[in-house]
Amino acid sequence: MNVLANYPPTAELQAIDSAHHLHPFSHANDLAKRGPRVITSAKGVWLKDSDGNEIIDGMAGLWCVNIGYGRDELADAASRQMRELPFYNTFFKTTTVPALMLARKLAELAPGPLNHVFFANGGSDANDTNIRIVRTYWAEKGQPERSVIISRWNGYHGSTIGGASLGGMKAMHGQGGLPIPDIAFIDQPNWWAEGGDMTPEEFGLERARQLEAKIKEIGPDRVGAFIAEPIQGAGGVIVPPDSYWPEIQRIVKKYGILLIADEVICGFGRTANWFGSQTVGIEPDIMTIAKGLSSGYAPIGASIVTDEVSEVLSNTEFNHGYTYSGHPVSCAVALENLRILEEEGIVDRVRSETAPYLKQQWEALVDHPLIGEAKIAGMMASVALTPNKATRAKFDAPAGTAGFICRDRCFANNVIMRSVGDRMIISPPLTITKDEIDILLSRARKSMDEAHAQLKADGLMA
Ligand code: PXG
Repeated sequence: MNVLANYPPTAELQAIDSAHHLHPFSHANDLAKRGPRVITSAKGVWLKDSDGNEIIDGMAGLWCVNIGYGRDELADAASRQMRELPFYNTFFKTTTVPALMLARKLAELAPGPLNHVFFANGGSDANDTNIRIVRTYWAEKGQPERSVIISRWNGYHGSTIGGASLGGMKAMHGQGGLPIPDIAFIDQPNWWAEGGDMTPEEFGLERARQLEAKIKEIGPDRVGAFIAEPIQGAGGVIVPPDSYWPEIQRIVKKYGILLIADEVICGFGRTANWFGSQTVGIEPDIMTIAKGLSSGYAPIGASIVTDEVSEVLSNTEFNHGYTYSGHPVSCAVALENLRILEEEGIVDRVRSETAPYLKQQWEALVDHPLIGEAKIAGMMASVALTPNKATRAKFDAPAGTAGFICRDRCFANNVIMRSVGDRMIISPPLTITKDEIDILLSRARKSMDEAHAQLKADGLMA
């Protein structure tokens, strides 16, 4: 019997889940008390759960369903490819048509000399690949001591040992003895939380110059690369001051270190350009991509490297790869996703119509008594919750208390928004319409009103 064809009611599904399914980034006993929401189907920007509720998805799944749910073309592409060739490897002097076609398409879309693609299963393992690429690159250039990669506190680069080591999430480092050796950190350009009395522009420069100070501290002959998200996603949609990225670009050029742009969230239209690097004006040597590459319809990630990096790597056997590197079904799905993004002009429409519309409404949220700053870049946005916007005060409660209250109200109002500490964030499908933006914002506002009332009742704000 096909257990998916005729499944039991919600309570029973939740009991099975609690008994057998371990969830990512979850406290299992807490989750079991209320039981997870069971999502059963989706169309466009709308999710349906096992109780029949219709929920507007302000997070595009997990920052990935860029073209929206329910596109038959992708299902057909997967089905066709599974029938034709469900799997073959790319290890031993073989290739497949979907893998080579996707590599060429990515070379065409990625800016400048980023023309060579190494496939992974998602963003985390693509970043593991990047660690191997950087260290192999410098070894091949006769400078194997350049093994240090500098990253940023509160950056997110995945959950494998390598990805979590590159990431600057202290809670992740705290479990399992991370980071691995030769990863160093500088502070993030989060003006709202850490800017003190500086203007945003002064602060952006100060944070960028920490990179130069760190390179000098470690020794320029020891540093191989700097990795960062053009705009931090999981860290709370932190849009850096305009002064930040030009200074970073100057510093990496001056010391000849490789720049890795982690585009897992920013890529494929999220910031209203094809890549976040174009939005912030940088020229990376390596890009990490995943998520929007297939709009989440099939797992796939990749590293894209420049002609120069590829040339150096090509002098040796690169002892690295995954069974599913260049998986033909994922590549076929990604190709179809990119065709739709391009042919339907989705990125252009975001840039000219829907992102400006969302920006206008999102920035108006600063009028709300609970909201301090509202930041947005294309279709990713955040607000800071605060008891006092004039002083940029934190709540007199553990970080995340207010965020959780607000997220729970969103949940109850059938809108998916994430909380990161005491920031609320959105990252909707790029296909969201103006009418749907109105619904998203009105539900968000209602949830913020309710959270505000509760925070006042709890004595956490005046
Ligand atoms: N880099 C970045 C910038 C990411 O956002 C990864 C790498 C890892 O990708 P994979 O495909 O291995 O998960 C990510 C993933 C959240 C959240 O709660 C964000 C991510 C993953 C899970 C949760 O915001 N980003």
